Amino acid sequence: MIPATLLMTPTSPYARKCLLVAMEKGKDLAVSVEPPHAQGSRIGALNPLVKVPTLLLSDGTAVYDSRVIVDVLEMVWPEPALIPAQGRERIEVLRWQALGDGLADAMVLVMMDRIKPEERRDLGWQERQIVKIDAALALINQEVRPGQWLVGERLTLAELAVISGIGYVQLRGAELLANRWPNLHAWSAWLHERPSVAATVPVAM
Ligand SMILES: N[C@@H](CCC(=O)N[C@@H](CS)C(=O)NCC(=O)O)C(=O)O
Repeated sequence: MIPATLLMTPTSPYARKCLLVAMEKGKDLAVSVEPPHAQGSRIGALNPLVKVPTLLLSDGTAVYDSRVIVDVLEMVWPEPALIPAQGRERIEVLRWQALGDGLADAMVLVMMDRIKPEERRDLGWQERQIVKIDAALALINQEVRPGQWLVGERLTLAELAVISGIGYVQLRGAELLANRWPNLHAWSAWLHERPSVAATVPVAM
């Protein structure tokens, strides 16, 4: 099983997480920027859910979604391990991944509603998503300190998933992060000292 190309968009937090995994493993994963609904994009033919990221393997197999992709990357490039193979630490890392992804999911939903014509927006729906975002940020803020790993004594997928989620909130809803969550900001600054994290900060398109 050889990963060939990661089909992605530069702003996708889920794609960023996959890229971070490859970069932290010292692997140069080829990427192709293919917005799912753009003309000429291969995503629709490869992934019935029409979403990025989609990982194309060298035998033509398409793999999705990001959680499965990171599992494949961990399997084919086991060192350094980013997902504990078993036990409580595995559960904790996967739960942090769910939190980071879920933070991004809620931000995507808010953004999708915000770009609708005003009469079709549902502010109650947006507010329910923002409550989730705030609760996730509060939990992260409570648990993190600069220099400390989320699970065990080293970097894992937990940090990569959570920083990807936070980065997406910073991109699409910076007001939800501003002047709050001091531990989160200090921890994020510490993680941004890593070349992988600094090199993948999303930029609005
Ligand atoms: N659970 C999926 C989420 C992927 C996702 O929602 N991707 C968005 C971009 S950030 C997308 O491709 N949206 C296009 C669409 O839904 O049509 C994963 O972890 O890969």
